[in-house]
Amino acid sequence: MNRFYVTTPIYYVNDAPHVGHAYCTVNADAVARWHRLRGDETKFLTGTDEHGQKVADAAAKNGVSPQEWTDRTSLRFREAWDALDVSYDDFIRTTEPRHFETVQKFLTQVYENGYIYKDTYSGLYCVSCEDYFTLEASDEGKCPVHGRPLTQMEEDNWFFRLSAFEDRLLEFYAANPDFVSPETKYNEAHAFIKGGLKDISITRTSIDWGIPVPWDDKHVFYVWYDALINYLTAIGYGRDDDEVQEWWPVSNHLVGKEIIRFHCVWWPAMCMAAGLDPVHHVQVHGWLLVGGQKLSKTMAAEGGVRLTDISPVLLTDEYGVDPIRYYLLRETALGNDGDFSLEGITARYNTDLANNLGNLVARVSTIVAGKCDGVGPLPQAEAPLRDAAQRAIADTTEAWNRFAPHHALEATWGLIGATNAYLENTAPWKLPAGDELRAVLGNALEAIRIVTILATPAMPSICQQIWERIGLTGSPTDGLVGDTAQWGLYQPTNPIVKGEPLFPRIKADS
Ligand code: ME8
Repeated sequence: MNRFYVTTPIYYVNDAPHVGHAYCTVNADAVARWHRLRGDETKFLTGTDEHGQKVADAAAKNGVSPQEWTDRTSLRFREAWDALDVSYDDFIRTTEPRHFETVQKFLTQVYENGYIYKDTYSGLYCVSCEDYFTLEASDEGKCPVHGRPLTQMEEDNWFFRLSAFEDRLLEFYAANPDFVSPETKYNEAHAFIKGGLKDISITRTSIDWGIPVPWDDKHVFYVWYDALINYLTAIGYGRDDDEVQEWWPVSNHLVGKEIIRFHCVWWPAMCMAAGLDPVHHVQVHGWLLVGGQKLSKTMAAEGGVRLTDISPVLLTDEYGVDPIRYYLLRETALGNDGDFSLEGITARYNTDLANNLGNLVARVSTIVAGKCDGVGPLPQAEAPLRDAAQRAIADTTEAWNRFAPHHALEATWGLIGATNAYLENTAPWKLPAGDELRAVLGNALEAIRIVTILATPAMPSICQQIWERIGLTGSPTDGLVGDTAQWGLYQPTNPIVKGEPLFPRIKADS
C-alpha cells in the first residue's frame, strides 16, 4: 500500500487564525482527502507554533502567561479547522512533551555530529518574522516583509554550521529536481544556496519561552529550530524509528512562499546534519492578497487590512463550509498569488456552484421525479458523455496527484459543463417517457455520480448530499477512486430526492 504524509506550516499563536492560514490548511486537507480516496495510507499533520518572542510578547500584552495564551489561541485554530471540515490526523503543539523530547534528541544528534558550536551573534532582528536580516537584505534597516524597523540584537549563542552543507545541498538539488515545486520556487531556493550560506544562530538567552538546550540550560532553542522539527515529532522521531522509516520518505510540506528559505535550505541541511534524508517534497503556495496586500496579522493590527472581518469561521457562517473550501481551492492556482475578495466568493458561488453544479442536479432530479416516478434510470454503456467523463477522471486524477487542486476542480467542472450541454442538446424536459428519455437521464445521473466522487476532497458534505439525492446509499468515499470513478456503475437503490436548492443564489450586492 502507498503512503502519503502531508503537513501544513504550524501557525504562530500570537493571534487568531485568518483566511490565509485557512487557504493553506484547506489545500492540504483536500490533497489528504484525495490520497485517502486513492487508498493511500495517509497522515495529515497541522498544528501550532507556540514558542518564541512573538508569542511571549502577545501573552504579555494580554496579561496572561505564555502557556495560558497558547492554550487559548491554539484552540481557536482547532475550532477554525473544525468549522472548515479539516480532516487532520494529528494536531501538534510545540509545547507538548513529545515535541520537547524529539527536538532535544534531534539537536543533540546534530551537536554530537559536530555541526553545532558556540559564538557571539550580533545582527538585525525582526520579531514578527522571528528572523535575522543582514543590512543588505533589509529594506534600509526595515524588515522587507513587515516594513517595521529591525532591532539590533547581540547574544552569546549556539550556531548551526549551515555553511558546511552548501555543496551537499547543491548536489541534493541537482539529483532531486522535483524536491521543490513550482519550479520557480525550486530556482529561488537553489539560487539562495548558490549565493553562499552563512552559519545560523539557533539558540537564545534573551527569552526563556522555548525548549531548553540539553547541553546548556541557560539557552533555549530559537523558535524556528524547534518548529521545523515538529514534522518529525509527529512521526515519532526519537521514540519510534520504524514509524520514521515509514513516513519520512513520503513526506510533503505545503508552505507559503515567505518560508522557503527555512523549509528548502535550513531544514534539509538540518536533516543531513542529523544523519537523516531531507523531507521528500516541498510544495510552495503563494499569498492571498486583499487589495494587493498580503493578509497578515501584523498589518491588520496596523489598520492595513481588517482580518477580523475575514476570519475563516465568519466566512463559513456566511457562505457555507463547502462553498468556502471550493473558493479557496479553485480560485487561485497553487503556487501563484491570488486576490481574496467577497465579490470573488460570490461570483464563484453563483457561477460554478449555483448555475453549473446546483442546476444540473436540480434539473435532472426534477425530471426523474416528474417523468420516471423518482426512480433513477441506468446509464448506457456507450453513452455520448462517456468520453467527457473519462477525460475528466484522467485530468482530475493527474491534477490532484501533482498537488494542483485548482486544475483538478477545473477538470471535474469540465464534466459538469459537458453534462449541462448534453442536456441542452437532448432536451429531456421535452422528451416523452420512454427509452430515449431514460437513457439521457441515466447518463446524466452517472455523470453526476462521477462528479461527486471526484469533487469530494474539495466539498465532502455537499458531495455526500448529492450522492444521497441521486438515490445512492453509502458515500462517494466508500470505494477507491480507481474502482468507482468509472463509467457505467450508477445503480440507485433509493428514490431520487428533489430537495431544497443546494446553492441558493447569492445576490451580487449582498
Ligand atoms: O510562519 N496567504 O507561521 P504563520 C496565503 N510558525 N497563506 C498565508 C497568508 C496569506 N496571506 N498568510 C499566512 C509561521 N499564510 C511559522 C511556520 S513551520 C515549521 C513554522 C499561511 O502563522 C502560509 O501557509 O506566520 C504561511 O506559510 C503560513 O500561513 C505562515 O503562518
